[in-house]
Amino acid sequence: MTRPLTLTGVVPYPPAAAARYRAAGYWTDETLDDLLRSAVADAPGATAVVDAVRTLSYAELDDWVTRVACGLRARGLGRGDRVVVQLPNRAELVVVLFALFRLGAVPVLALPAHRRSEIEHFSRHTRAVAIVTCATHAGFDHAALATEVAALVPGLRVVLAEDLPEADGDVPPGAADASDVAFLQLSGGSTGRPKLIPRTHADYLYSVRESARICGLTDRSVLLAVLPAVHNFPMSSPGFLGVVHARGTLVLSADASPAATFRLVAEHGVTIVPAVPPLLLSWLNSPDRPAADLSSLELVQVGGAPLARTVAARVQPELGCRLQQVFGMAEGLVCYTRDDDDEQTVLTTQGRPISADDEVLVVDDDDRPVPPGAPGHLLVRGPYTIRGYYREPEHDARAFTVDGFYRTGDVVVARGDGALTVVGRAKDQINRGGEKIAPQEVEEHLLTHPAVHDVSVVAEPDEVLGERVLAYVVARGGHAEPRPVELRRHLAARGLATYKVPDVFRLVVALPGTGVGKVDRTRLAAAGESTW
Ligand code: AMP
Ligand code: DBH
Repeated sequence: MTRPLTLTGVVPYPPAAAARYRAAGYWTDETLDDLLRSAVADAPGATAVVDAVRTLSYAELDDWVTRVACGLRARGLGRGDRVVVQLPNRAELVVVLFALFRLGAVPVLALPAHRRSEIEHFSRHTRAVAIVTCATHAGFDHAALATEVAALVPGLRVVLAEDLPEADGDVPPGAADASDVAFLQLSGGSTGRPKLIPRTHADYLYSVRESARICGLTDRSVLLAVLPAVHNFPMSSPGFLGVVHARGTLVLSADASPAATFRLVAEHGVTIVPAVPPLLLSWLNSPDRPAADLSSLELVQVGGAPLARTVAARVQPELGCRLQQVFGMAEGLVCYTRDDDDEQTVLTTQGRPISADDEVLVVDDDDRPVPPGAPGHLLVRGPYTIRGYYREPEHDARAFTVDGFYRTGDVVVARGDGALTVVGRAKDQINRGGEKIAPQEVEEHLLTHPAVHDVSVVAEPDEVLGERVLAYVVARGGHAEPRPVELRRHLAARGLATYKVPDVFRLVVALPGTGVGKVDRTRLAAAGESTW
């Protein structure tokens, strides 16, 4: 008999669908803890993780994971407890995640760039019992942030990576069931606060195993994570979990500069690296590239945001390896171009879904299917796509159809063979080089400034980032005009993640209306010249 889901507020897969996914062999009894345990049993001496200061074999990683799991257990952590994890790319991140999986606890995957606004929200919304973070990173005092949030959220304890609790002992397998929620992943969201995504061990591991197979991972694979490793892409497409599945090596870098990346590729014989388009561009255009030894690289994966065809075409000639386009979402669906695809397909599509049981619909505004080759809204349902966000029933009513299809908000063209090309976006979201930003969240923060009467936050095209964040601001009568530097300071003081802070502010006299009390974003460009 399976134990009940340990989390409330999670929309389960319908029993008939779950039975089908199990019968098809997609969902197994394996948990993320089992994943590590079987890698250790198979390849104890193989190198599992390399970061700036250490190299760990699978056996060493597993020992450390057990010690930390015992230490955390001694502090009262156990099955189903939510724990916010905010760590940069270093070995402790992997150790803490697997230690929490070992206990059946549920990590909440925050990004290093998140600040008080996000961390406090995650902590409250999940009723987290602990936050694991580091002292400082990239000049920011994460320990102080965690302490500040802990003072606001009852019961939240702070654990620092520099001082991880460790204890002797053992943790028997089986703390979690495969049908349990394994962790809460982050979505950029399109309204209000960021949404949390409950992924189960079984559904996530299915996507990891298939991703590892599609991407050709083996025990000789060396994957470099320069993107924050808890992003769904470097975590599971095939990401560091795919590496563990294949008994390969994960190289973690907290330095995303081209020079550091090239050095790590040469030093560790990196074979595969996931990137967002601006990161890829930084490598292609780096003065250090011609001299770099990138001969070990087999595959550069690019996803998270649209990749220009001209940039895609430079990968093979300039980096000397294959390109794979990846179109994925933390909610589930992941598409890949395959190694036997023709060049056109690799350069111009974002590939096809992982699973034969990914049900993809491309529909018009009334949810009626459009003919193949015509653009439409992408809806998806399948063995690793969620049926609802964590504790967001109102949002779910809009984000999912009554049949449980997730409305991705992406506008795509589907080819007869299933290959998808992303041609636009219907959701109110800004994709800043792969970082997703909900304009409404930024607007709500800006509106709290006393000199701001009204505001509209939109995407502005940017050559490197694809899109950047532009805020149109209407000043409030009787107040001194708010200056960009002051508005930036205000957003920082409110604890908004830095990547969400508008790149550009434009002061306008009024925002054009749609006539229904909403701002007409399409007419904003004509709203008048900025006085700044
Ligand atoms: P999230 O739901 O926050 O995980 O973000 C996923 C979204 O990122 C998708 O719905 C797309 O809008 C966008 N995205 C991811 N990969 C690509 C890609 N290769 N091309 C274009 N957009 C992408
Ligand atoms: O953007 C994403 O969220 C994304 C991109 C590529 C993703 O979640 C993934 C691959 O798994």
